[in-house]
Amino acid sequence: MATDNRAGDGGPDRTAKDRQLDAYRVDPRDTYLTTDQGLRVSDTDNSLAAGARGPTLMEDFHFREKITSFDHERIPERVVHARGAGAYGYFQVYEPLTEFTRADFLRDPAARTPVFVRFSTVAGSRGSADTVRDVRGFATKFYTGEGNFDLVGNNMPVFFIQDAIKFPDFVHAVKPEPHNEIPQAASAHNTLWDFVSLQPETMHMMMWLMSDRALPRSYRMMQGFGVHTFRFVDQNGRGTFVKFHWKPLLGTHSLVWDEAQKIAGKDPDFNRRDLWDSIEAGVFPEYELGVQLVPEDREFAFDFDLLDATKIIPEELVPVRPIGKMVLDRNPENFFAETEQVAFHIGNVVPGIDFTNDPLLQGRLFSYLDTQLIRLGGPNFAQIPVNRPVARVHNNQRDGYNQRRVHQGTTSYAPNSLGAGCPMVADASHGGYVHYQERVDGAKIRRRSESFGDHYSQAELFWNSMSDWEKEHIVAAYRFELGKVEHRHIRVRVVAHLAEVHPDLAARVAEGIGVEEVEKPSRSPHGDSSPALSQANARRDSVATRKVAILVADGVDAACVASLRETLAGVGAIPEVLAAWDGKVEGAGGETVPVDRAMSTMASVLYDAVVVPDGAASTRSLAGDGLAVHFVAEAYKHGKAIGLLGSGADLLRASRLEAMDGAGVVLQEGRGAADQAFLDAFVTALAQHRVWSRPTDRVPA
Ligand code: HDE
Repeated sequence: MATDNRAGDGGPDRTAKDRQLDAYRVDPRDTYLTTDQGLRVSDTDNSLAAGARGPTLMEDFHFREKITSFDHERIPERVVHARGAGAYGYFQVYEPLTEFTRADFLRDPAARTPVFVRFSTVAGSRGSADTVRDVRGFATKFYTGEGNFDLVGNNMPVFFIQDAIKFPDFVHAVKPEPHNEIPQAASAHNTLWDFVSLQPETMHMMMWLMSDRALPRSYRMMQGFGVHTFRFVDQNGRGTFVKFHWKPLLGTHSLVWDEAQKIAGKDPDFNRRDLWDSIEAGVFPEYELGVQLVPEDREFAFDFDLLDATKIIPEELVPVRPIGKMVLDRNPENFFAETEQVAFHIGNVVPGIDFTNDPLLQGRLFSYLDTQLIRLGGPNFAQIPVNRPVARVHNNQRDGYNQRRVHQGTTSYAPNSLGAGCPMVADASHGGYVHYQERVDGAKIRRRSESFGDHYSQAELFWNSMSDWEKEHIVAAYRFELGKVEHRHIRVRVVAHLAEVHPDLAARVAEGIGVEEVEKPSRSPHGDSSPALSQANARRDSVATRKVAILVADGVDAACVASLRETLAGVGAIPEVLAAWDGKVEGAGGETVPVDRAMSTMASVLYDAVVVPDGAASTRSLAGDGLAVHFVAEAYKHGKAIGLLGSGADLLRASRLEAMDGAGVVLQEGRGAADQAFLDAFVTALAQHRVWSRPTDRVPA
């Protein structure tokens, strides 16, 4: 370009429209639109044509490049875990773990290892809703000085199957049915339950899937598990079995099913938005990494097999030892470049972390690299910024699609003398990865180990460990899912398995789905429980980032609204004022009360609690507004804290809740601003997450 136009706002190649748009540009001098070849473009709104009404010309290289690029924007979505949300952060170990592992990043408490985490659902397509009933992926890439370590886990500690060869069968069964591609992102359909009813090793995982674990309130309030038994290896080559656990510092909390279904329509991005917003607000999600360690000589000390991914090690048998903390403090710049192109691989390990013979883990070691080759277009995806290790990379791998490195020299082979023997291999003392030396000696067979044969004991352990409300939710989930199964014989087969898990569970489910005959089970319940499995014991009474709706109309007590806003924000919650319209309402004394959102754009399911401030005229309007009445009734139905001040209490009558159980409904009789007693009681109710004792099925919402 002959003229560099950096200095001014005018110049021969700038149009009036350019100047008009300058107001929106960060730096109008430096942001010319160019082709991929760097050529400045003078018009991107009209294709080059032969006359104003004539045909488009082939020589319009800008048009062709723009459209071609657009045509190729999509890459194949992940075959599972297609929908995800990612964030960057760091991990820091509490104390050196030298006794168990030589992994560098687990030995230096002063070091912060950068991480990228991708949370995901499993079954749905990339555009499906966040809050469906599903397992959640929890995949972490640690960019360590010794290379990338990927902990590719889920939010449930077990899996559906024991051998990776069953994975295509399972995934085909749970995905939308092939003839009509229905249903999207849902397990409640014939083929999944057909498979499950014939594959009893799924039973334990199905208990988790039917539990509230499948409906996380937030990725920030969700546990993570490595699932398989891995191996730590120390400096001397000694191995220790290890299971990985992530525990969220905000506690583990879930939505209720009715709410989750409604959110899927009101805000399909609910979990993704929540993660993004909290990081933008500087309230960083935090998780503690814990390990269960089992010395190698205790490999056979349990009544289940450590290599069986359908089993947990109950925390009461082997406690989870906290070893470090992860903080997610940065959102990606670009969803596609980072969250979509990130490539996890369970085989990305560092010295000190190794595998076991878990047949599910072994199969995954093949699958992840294989899937990235097709998804990311060839073998060079580790060069994509989000996948690039911080450790230096030198090898003799060459060429291929999307090669970005300009390799130098004449050698790409080893051994060589022309390249001074480089790159050279490293032994363990120089950071080289040396595989754990496990003795393997066996006949080639296709047979599952008999030690993998018990499919019911731990499913029962899970059931026994649930609180009453968790059991209720599990029964309701089975009834819902099986209620969508059209083939009666499949329902009967599933109930027969549930009877093996626990007769009470089977009876309660059968009653709701029209199965009258429950087969007599072949085993009797052992009665054991593991309290650590219940979400009732995984609370961390915090109100940080809990969203509270304050419903107002003209005539509201402005001081009351102000006091609520201030105190709730002060304890880390997020108050939002909602009215019939956006903008503002007029307070009882003529004050301007700002409104954050119109009620019609939101819903109670998008909040953790609701408050109705004092103000006679305001309450009257709200009581006559169907949306407001429904808002309060629905919040009640979903067990949320409800605060009512002064005349606000009239909303109870309007919402037909007057005669219902008052647990979690906080009242202030006095007029005006919220007093300390009210605020304390409300914050306490909010911190409990939900009130489970309410008779929610009687609420018409
Ligand atoms: Fe995966 N899994 N998986 N999986 N998995 C994939 O890899 C696979 C399993 C998990 O956010 C795929 O890049 C097989 C267990 C997560 O990018 C694929 C088996 C656990 C993610 C694949 C399993 C997981 C994946 C699809 C049976 C928990 C998303 C796209 C042996 C411990 C990672 C991709 C992300 C993704 C294969 C079972 C977790 C096809 C064969 C068990 C979190 O390679």
